[in-house]
Amino acid sequence: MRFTFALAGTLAALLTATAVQAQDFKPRIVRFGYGLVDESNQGRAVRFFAKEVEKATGGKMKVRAIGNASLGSDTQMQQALIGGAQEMMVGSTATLVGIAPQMALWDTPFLINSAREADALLDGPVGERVKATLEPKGMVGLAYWENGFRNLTNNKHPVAKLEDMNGIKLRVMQNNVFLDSFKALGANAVPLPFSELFTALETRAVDGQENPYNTVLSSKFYEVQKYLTVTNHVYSPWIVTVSKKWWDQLSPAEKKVLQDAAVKSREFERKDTRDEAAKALAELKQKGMQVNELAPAEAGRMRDKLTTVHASVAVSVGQDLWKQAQDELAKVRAAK
Ligand code: KDG
Repeated sequence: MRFTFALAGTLAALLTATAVQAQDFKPRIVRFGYGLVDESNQGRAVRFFAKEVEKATGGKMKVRAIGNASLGSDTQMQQALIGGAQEMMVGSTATLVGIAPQMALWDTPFLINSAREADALLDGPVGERVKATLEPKGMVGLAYWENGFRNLTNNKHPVAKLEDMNGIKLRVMQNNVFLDSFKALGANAVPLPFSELFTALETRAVDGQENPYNTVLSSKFYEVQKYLTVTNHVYSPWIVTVSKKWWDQLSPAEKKVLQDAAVKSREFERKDTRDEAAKALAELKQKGMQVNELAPAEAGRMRDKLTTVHASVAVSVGQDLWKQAQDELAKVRAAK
């Protein structure tokens, strides 16, 4: 008899919860745009997010994962979110610097030296502080995902020493820190949207580019790039953002579902990205890329050149934020 009552109680609670769920959610279509191909770490994470949202809203909120920059480049999608013409996107923090200058912190060469440091900094008070600068500009940041450590590819010659960078026309993300960094290395830095990169490499409009192994693999850059130099010169995050115009129309329950799904997909995405990165370099070699590591002395010379931009980043993001980031990193490094 007691078992029957207990079962009835559980069933009633479940039905109530479902009933509350249905009441809290309106039928909504969420266009979630991204720039990489569907079969990439970025695409897999967006689809994971979509499933989580549909599960949590009983199918009321449907997320359309739209990749390949079909909704536009990162900067075009950012404007669509601000205008309320698109609900969500994930893209590079580097292309957000024109909207929120403090995002340039994440472009700093050799700021972050490990995944542990990245997660601690991005998911802690510094990451939150930078993310919050988006809201007054019309975008709400939900979570940072991992793009990864960036490495150099080109079609001219292997880059084994600093001087080998001279004269290489190198595509960089549209942001002054990347422009200044690669000019400091002696390259001819050319800012281009990611959506135009493959064609620019294929037509030799540019000689090279820099991106994590995962992107070099999923975007098939190995088809149009011969040389890969392991530099790990900067850790690049992506950030999941929502149109504030649309966000402000949502109920607290709907906002919580999106926030929770963004954090859950962050854990999925980081694991997927790191698992794939561990295998990607071997795959790129199998695809015919000639891979070289820099000798320590040469890596040191490049690092010395690249860290000359640190002072200008500190000015553009603000000395207070710069110091907070350095202090946070010192704490992570001390807590072995
Ligand atoms: O849309 C793809 C971009 O957000 C991201 O991959 C940025 O790393 C990037 C690049 O090189 O543009």
